[in-house]
Amino acid sequence: MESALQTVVMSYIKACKGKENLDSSSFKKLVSKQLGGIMEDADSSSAVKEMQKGLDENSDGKVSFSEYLNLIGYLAKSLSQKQCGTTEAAS
Ligand SMILES: [Ca+2]
Repeated sequence: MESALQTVVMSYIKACKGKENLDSSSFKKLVSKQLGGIMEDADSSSAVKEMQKGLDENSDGKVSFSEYLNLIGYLAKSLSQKQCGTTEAAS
């Protein structure tokens, strides 16, 4: 579990390339590279754009670390729902 968390944090830091936030092209790269197996629309640029918009709480066009964590939380939740075989398990 610790290594999984490290992966979550390091993936973000690497994708940021020294900046504080992920811009849209870095975000798109991160999603298609790291989340292609878990997200159906990871390769669709319009879907990724929509997703980024949904995550962008302060509407600055970038994905901050806390906005990124919302995505991770969302993915973890949908994963647990799949594992449990019900849509109500983690709500
Ligand atoms: Ca933002």
